[in-house]
Amino acid sequence: MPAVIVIGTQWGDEGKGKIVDYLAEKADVVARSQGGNNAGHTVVAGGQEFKLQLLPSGILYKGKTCVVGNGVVIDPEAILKEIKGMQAKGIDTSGLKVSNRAHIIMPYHRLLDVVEEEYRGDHKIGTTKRGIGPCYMDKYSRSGIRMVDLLDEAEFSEKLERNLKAKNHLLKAVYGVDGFDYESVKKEYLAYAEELRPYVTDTSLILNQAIDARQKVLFEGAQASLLDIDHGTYPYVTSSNPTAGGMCTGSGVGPTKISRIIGVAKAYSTRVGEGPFPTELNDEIGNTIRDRAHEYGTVTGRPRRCGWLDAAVVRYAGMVSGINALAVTRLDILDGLERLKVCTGYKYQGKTLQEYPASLKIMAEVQPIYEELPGWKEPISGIRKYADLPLNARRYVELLSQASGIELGIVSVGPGREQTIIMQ
Ligand code: 2SA
Ligand code: GDP
Ligand code: MG
Repeated sequence: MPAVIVIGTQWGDEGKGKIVDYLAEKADVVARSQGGNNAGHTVVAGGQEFKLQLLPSGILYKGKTCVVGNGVVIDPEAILKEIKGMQAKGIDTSGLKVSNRAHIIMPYHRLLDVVEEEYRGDHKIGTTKRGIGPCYMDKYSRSGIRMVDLLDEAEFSEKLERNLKAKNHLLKAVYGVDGFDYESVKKEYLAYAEELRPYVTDTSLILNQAIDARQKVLFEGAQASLLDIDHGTYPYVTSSNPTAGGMCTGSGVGPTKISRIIGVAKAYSTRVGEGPFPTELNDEIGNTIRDRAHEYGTVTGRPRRCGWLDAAVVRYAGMVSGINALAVTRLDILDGLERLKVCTGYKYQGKTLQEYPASLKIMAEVQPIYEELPGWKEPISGIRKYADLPLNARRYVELLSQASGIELGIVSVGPGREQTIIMQ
């Protein structure tokens, strides 16, 4: 399995970090390809909890090459803080490689993320306010500043001057807030440049050479399929492509080199931020799941909305990314619930929908079609073999597999590395 993609099948926080960390033991290279420090991937290793934002989860193993690819948007202050935080915990970061083509998050991106959200009024997206959207906007409008530009003082100074002129005007004229001082931003960012320089390189080259040399490469998706700018519940999405294709463009590795695509599916649904969520539970069961699973944003601390498992969402994610196998996580959270519901499709105006609707107006009106199953009483977090899971737990994950049309690969019953069941 030389090149494996791991992506989220729902709205994020499925436990991608845990699954990537588990698989990373056998990998040589782990790469991030999109998003930025809006991501929060929690990994429990050696009894210690790590919250990763920009660094790939493979960083926790010694001797792995960890790539932050061209599709990632990098806040230099945030990545340096994360690198230093890891080093303070005794983690070796010498294998880190940062793409020279990755775009840089600037202070005006962070401020624009805040004021644009305010301006949206009742139509807020619920962003993480890390400047992700505004940075991707500049990338696509071709005015962005890349890592390679940041490392070239003359180039950076010229681009910063041009950008600041436009952004300061926008901030003042449209949003009524003060912009930024050229000299102080320049000084701050040129200092970051020197600290980042040793890590910056052509990461597409590194990844392709590794794959060609039959090394094992893992691509770690951030956010998830339903937050994809093209395939998600637009506009309540992030500004990148967290689907399988995005892992290719965001790393400079062609699709013919990918051998397997794993979709991570949490055993129930959560969503943080605004947007449609047909199986949302605004009741005691939803609160129980949130409290028991501590479903709060890793980056922002926001309470995550909780709901029943939506297999229609997972099926759709499987289609747009060509997912080969599911890693079902957090099954243990459902221990002891009397009855469980799984959404297998939607009804709209009395008819069963055959495909995932693009229209948010339709999404707002759909009724989930549920299959109800009995739960299981016994705690499962100590179980290590699929056959030892309670029958009702197996029925539950098998219903997800059957309704989504994707085979089961992994079942996770706890945050630890050892709490992972591999399907034979
Ligand atoms: P943004 O900041 O522009 O990417 O926000 C746009 C939407 O994408 C959602 N989004 C996320 N959803 C789940 N988890 C994410 N990471 C953090 C976590 C989130 C947090 O691990 O908990 O701490 O709040 C993540 N990042 C972006 C976001 O909620 C918007 O709906
Ligand atoms: P990610 O963004 O997809 O990496 O997910 P997050 O780290 O934001 O949230 C997932 C949370 O679930 C983390 O706190 C993980 O430690 C935890 N987790 C992952 N798998 C399991 C599992 O099987 N059971 C339990 N109880 N927790 C898990
Ligand atoms: Mg997360």
